[in-house]
Amino acid sequence: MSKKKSETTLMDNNSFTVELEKHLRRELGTSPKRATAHDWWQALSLTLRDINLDQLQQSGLDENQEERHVCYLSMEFLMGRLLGDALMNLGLYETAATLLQSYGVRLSDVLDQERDMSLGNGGLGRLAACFMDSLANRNIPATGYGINYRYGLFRQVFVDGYQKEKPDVWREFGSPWETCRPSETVEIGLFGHMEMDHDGNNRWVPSKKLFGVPWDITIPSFGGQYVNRLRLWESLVGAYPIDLDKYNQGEYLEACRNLVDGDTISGVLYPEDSTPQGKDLRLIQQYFFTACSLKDIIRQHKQRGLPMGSLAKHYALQLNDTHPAIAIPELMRLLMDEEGMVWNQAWAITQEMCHYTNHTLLPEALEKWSASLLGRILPRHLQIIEMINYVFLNGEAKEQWGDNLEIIQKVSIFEELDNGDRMIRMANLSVIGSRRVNGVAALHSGLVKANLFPEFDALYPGKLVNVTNGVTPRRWLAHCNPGLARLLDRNIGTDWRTDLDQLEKLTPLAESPDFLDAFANVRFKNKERLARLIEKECKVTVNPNALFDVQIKRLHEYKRQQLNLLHIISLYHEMLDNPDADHTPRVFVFGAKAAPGYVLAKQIILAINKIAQVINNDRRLDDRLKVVFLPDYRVSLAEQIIPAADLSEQISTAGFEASGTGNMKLGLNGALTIGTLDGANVEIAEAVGDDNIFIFGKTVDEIAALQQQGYNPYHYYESNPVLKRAIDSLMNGSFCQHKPDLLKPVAEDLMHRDQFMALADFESYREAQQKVSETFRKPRLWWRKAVLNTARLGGFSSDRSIADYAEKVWGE
Ligand code: 26V
Repeated sequence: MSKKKSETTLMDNNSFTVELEKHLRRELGTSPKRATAHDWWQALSLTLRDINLDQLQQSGLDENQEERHVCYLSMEFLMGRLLGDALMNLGLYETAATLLQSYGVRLSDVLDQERDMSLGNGGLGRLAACFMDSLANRNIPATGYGINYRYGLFRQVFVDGYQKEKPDVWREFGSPWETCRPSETVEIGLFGHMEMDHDGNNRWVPSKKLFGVPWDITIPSFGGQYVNRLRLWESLVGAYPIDLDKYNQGEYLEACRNLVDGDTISGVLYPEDSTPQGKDLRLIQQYFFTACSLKDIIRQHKQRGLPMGSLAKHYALQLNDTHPAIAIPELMRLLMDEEGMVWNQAWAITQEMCHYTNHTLLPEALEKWSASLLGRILPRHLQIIEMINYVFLNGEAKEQWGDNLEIIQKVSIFEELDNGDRMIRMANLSVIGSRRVNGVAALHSGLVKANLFPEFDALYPGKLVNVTNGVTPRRWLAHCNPGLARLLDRNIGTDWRTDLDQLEKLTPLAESPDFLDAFANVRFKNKERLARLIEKECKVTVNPNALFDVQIKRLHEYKRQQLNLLHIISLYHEMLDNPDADHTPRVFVFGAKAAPGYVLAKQIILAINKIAQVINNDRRLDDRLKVVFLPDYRVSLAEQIIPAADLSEQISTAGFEASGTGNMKLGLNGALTIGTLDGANVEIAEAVGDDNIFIFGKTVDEIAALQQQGYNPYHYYESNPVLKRAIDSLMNGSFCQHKPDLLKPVAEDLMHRDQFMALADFESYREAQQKVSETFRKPRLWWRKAVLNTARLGGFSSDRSIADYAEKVWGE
């Protein structure tokens, strides 16, 4: 077996083979001759995990006492599959492929055994995963803290066009990547009441105890020299899970009923990503993982023999949205009630340690918890939050705004409800309790300052900053697009994997016909591969020479899959009207999950599926138009779609998509973007240049103006015959003859409500799409633009984002 020169590994081939076979025999009770693909997957994963664990000992965790350790607190980590990425990072990909081949096993079949680790909903969770990768690559000592959900995001299947949810049993018999650390188990309290002790101090007496057991996953850098870890907490009932009195009286069930069911806390990931349900269990999940993580941090700090007063010097907490915002009062509680600090000292440390990232401006996605609910579960925390608010309102706020009641009410952590209850605004708490607050793209951060927190921006100049999102080039280029990676290696060297600005070197090659051909060739191969997957999953045959037009992201009205759909219908009509015209063949590819309770989103999925069925079976189109909705969109599916995409749909209503990261992944792989001036699209357009992107639609200001003057979608419907015909065809049952009313709800919403103004952007979108079609017919022109997209998007590496965080957020 020969090892390729390009691979530098931490382990030579012989030891690798020995270790692998040991795992096969010992852990799996099999042998290389008898092993199934799944056995190989497990043994390979265990072998790589061991290499990482050895390396972890030598990395930042124990060594760099001086460097500030970053603790990334996130309810979600959307990791996807780990084996392929790890093989690449450790330089063992070719070695493993060759070894398996000698047993007649294909590495790709082995990689396909892995269930995605879908412990997240979408952008926010995937960003956390990319950031873990980049923290390791920047050699920043860091721990990701989250929840070891038993069930990740639901699996999606389509039944007669409808989305149905199935449980995601991703680690029924454990995962080879996770190492349990029972000795580092922590205990936390819940519920109960407050008591006064003999010194007159308030004391929380929780009535429930819960254990958090840590499960660790190693996160290696490229090359594997530096390793960080992801620590996910699993909940376990307390030491006395059963009320023994009742138990002994024979009331077995009753004995268990009163207890918090420990197992359920980390049981399942909530599948909503915009409308908070205000569920007790979600708040308990938030507190559970945050409190466990803080205990863990303080324990390590003390183990190093460091004084509590220096905690903030050694640790930075990054709050991924407000989900872990309870860290602020929890840290205050730990420092005061357990460590004996006074308010001011505890507050100074808390404010120094916490940093908050905002990921959305959607008002309904801004978390608020009812004070009475929070007070029931966490009575001490409610007191502390009240105190934080009191000190804030009577101090800084009063100084700045005097008795201006309107402003005071706006900046207060509490919102008073008519029914007498109060809601705790987690965003306000987070801003007040943090040293830095950041948005996730330049436009978004501007809106955070101007619209969401203008008062806080005036009060705390410099606290609100921007850090534009990024994606890891290891997974989203090197691993998912090996053909393009090889082409890059041959032409600009191999350093781009850890220094994505190297892609600039491609710029002159955009003028080389040979290079353009080679680039197009890579894409064609990727499209053939995706075509095979589409055939298998959707039973639809697509032509790899057609333009692959891709929209992959959560299903949400503001992301406007419905706008895409209206354009598809209009193309369909156009082709039927002019069958002999020279239409650009297109394949529309969708991937999206809808929150199970989001009725309209599910209707949009149904509409896409129904329309796909009619169009795909219409012989008159001569295969020039196909629509496919790949079920169960997830990280590993994205890895197959992205390298095959010609066009990237980024068509949200301006001002609503905070950043987007799919836009970066697709552009980096050479897809051209059709998009609005929203989120990071704005910066992508600046980077690639106006000639190399298809921008359309109303700007943030135009959308605001339209909203102000009273938006009337019906006006657009009436005055645009193409649009009218498309909507009418949804209304009148053209796409489902046996149930003509089936798609009416989608049509009616568009005509009469259209909250995200799809109709207002329709004409502009259609024009942009026409330009796309024209450009695609001129291959040289198209491929030149595609290459320039790859060449100019190096700035969207998450390595750059992390460098920005280090400088603007965690630094001085
Ligand atoms: C919010 C909520 C609200 C309560 C119910 C559960 C839940 C779960 C997640 C969220 C956060 C949604 C925010 C989010 O995912 N934002 C996305 O963040 C990406 C990374 O910054 C960004 O690229 C996307 O534009 C943004 O939509």
